[in-house]
Amino acid sequence: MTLELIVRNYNYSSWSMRAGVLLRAFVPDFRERMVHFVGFDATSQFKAEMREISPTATVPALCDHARTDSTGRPLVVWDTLAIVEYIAEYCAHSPVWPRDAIARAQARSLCAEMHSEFGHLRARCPMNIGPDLGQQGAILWRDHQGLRHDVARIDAAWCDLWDRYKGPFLCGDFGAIDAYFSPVV
Ligand SMILES: N[C@@H](CCC(=O)N[C@@H](CS)C(=O)NCC(=O)O)C(=O)O
Repeated sequence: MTLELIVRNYNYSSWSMRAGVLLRAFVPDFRERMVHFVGFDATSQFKAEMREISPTATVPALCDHARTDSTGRPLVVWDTLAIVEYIAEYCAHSPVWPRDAIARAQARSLCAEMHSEFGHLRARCPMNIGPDLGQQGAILWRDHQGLRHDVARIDAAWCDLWDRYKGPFLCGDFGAIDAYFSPVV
């Protein structure tokens, strides 16, 4: 297998989780490398290691060891949305995006929205899957109208897709949009 996904611990990295969930579903024999994480500051071991791999020094990064870039190094895809598109081409016969054009447009729109919007949710609820944070969540919910607004928007989008496609996943079969919202769940 030529694909290697470089990630941080999925418990704490929503972007890593999105790419990891997608590859587990569509490229079961990909390799996974977890970069040791102690902090994001410029001098951290994490940033030093990631700078060797990706121009943005962020996770996830996808290396395709079967292809090289103009410097002769393995091809790197360094943004989650670009990784989704790369996997969609790599698995051209699997429905990473829905086959139906309308569903595909909706799935792409929502993934893009997750990429660029929901600032309150992202700022108030950073990824931490392990502990039960119900009490902290209740306080955030009470105090932050913007957070309630973001969650209401996601709820409305999911309900709309559920009404249209009747599940079992957001646009029918499992695809990129489900991987994209897996950390939100
Ligand atoms: N737009 C990027 C965001 C990736 C991102 O922010 N990853 C975080 C971990 S979840 C990271 O590596 N941050 C390191 C930093 O900001 O220095 C993507 O979609 O992949």
